[in-house]
Amino acid sequence: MVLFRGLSRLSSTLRSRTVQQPNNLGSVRWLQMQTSTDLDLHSQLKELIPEQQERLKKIRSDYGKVQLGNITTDMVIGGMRGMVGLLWETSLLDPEEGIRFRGLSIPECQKVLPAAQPDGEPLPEGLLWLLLTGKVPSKEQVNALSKELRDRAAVPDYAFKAIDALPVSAHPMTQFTTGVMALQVQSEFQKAYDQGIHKSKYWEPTFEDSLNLIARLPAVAAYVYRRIFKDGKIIPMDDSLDYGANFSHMLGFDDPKMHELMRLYVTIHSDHEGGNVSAHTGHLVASALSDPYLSFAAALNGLAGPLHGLANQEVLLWIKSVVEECGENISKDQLKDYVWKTLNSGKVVPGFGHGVLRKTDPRYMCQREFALKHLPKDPLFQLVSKLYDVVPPILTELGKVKNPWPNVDAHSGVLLNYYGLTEARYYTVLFGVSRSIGICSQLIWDRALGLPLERPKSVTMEWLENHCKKAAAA
Ligand code: CMX
Repeated sequence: MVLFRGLSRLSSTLRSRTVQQPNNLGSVRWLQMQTSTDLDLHSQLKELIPEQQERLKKIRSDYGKVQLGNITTDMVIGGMRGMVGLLWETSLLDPEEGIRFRGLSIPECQKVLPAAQPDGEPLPEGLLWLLLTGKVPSKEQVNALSKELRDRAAVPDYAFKAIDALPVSAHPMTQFTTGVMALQVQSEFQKAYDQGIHKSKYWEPTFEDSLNLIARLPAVAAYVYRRIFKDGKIIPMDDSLDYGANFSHMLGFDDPKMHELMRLYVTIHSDHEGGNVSAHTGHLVASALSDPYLSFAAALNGLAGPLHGLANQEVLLWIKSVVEECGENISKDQLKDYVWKTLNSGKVVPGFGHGVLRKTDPRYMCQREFALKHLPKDPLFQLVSKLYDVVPPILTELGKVKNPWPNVDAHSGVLLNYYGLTEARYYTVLFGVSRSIGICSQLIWDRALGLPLERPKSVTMEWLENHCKKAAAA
């Protein structure tokens, strides 16, 4: 690894090239720019960190007292909705247009990030590079990162044994998180901290842990899948494959279209700014200087909740229950009745609504486009399309739902199901592997920027009542 970095540094030169880059305002422009051809992500980051540290220092000294909005009692009681309270560099979520990764929308990422084949889906390694550096990588840089991740991918045997200690009936997310906790034994951050590393260097072992973690997750996740649903035999990584394709391969799926789906899946599930439960949890836990493994395992436990990442499991199970009860050729009227039945039994319609988005999730749209291209006649896809017509008016009629439109989880299951990954209980694990890319990228920047311990103030109902009465009297 060190040798690889040394060699790539030696061979690095500067050349002029035209690349599409997001600017600071989040829009995209074409630039003629000087860019390093260094293929090593670590040295690229090392170059970038000092200027971003200066930038943050200046924001604090120039604008430290600028107000970003008023905190209301509603916000405190209502899950902090709309409260600006976190710094998250890798992505930004607009309620109307959806996620932008370092300024690039999903369609823009599909256009500019390197793919495995012409007009193919983006390689997740390219997105990792973009999230970490803010720059669109070249194909060579992405290939180098693919190789680096493969070089880091070996999983210690005790991680599999830790999973084996659980009953096979344990939920796949429980088994997956157990595997992640076992990987923590090899944390470079923890070792460096124990040895007294200076805080200015925290980002370096965080980077090592993060890349090791991202590299090793597919093998752990695939083990969980094969242990629960297949013969339990490990399928070794294929050195000729990229990250997404290798993950699909280790799960046991080698259809090239499934490889493409996995590349798209991992890319779009990677990051969704900082306030969602999994990202926020990872960031919060890491703010105590817990290493990336501890922080990411905590994040996974949040992802495993049905209002967050588990919704993808819930959607497919719900769709299958619709088919079981009414058949595949269900009419829109029957579907409406089924949706009302779900709501009247005190449940949410999984895959619809969002804490921030107020339009159809672009992650839903790009999966719909994938389906229109590759599986337009699939009955479950057609059912998902019908739900797009039927559910939003009903949720709107309820009068309380702020966003009646489908989110990412409304679509992912039917695509996976089509290519043979039919076990819905496993789906959140795929989300988890993907989320490591966003969460770990930000954790590296958390440590590089020296972000402090997170510690918001909490209050009691009595405090709120007294405060509000005093405010009203004044
Ligand atoms: N079905 C039924 N009711 C819904 C609903 C849905 N899909 N979405 C929102 N509501 C309800 C809420 O439960 C809430 O009801 P109460 O006031 O009775 O508690 C009311 O509408 C207002 O909620 P909101 O402000 O519109 O939404 P929130 O920010 O509170 O919650 C979310 C967002 C995603 C939890 C919610 O829309 C939901 O439960 N959706 C279904 C689960 C889902 O798909 N989650 C995945 C989200 C994406 C992800 O993180 O992976």
